[in-house]
Amino acid sequence: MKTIFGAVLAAAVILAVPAGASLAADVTVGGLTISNPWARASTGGSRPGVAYLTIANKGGADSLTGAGSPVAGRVELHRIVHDGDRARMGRIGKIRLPKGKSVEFKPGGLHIMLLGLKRRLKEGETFPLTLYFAEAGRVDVTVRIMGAGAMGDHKGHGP
Ligand SMILES: [Cu+2]
Repeated sequence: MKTIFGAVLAAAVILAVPAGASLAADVTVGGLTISNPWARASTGGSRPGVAYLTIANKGGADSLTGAGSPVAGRVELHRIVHDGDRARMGRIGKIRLPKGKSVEFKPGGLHIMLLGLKRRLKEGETFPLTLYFAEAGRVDVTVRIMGAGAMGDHKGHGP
């Protein structure tokens, strides 16, 4: 019994290493590689959170159709639309991922909006985000929380 327990414990320790090490690592599923998922620390109140990442597609054409996370009531895919001098955000149902291309979510462009935050996003912590692809299916990534002012601003992006 002791031996079995020891073996189980050893397996758990071995499993824990890659899980911890993969926090900042890229996630590759088929031809898709999701890299550098990050979010801004939340400033409190009812302001939504925002997350960014890059998706490189070396396989067949696919599209990102949605996302979800236990830290938010609802997760939406958004883009910034320039309307004359004004920039406003718009929700997109799906984002096409052409074969051989990279799609970058970044401040001032495509972003993942975390509405109805259930907990504060604290700098230095991480949270899980699930991406839903038309072809690749469901892919889980770990988002690293950066400073509240990291790389630009997200003003005007209310729910
Ligand atoms: Cu937005």
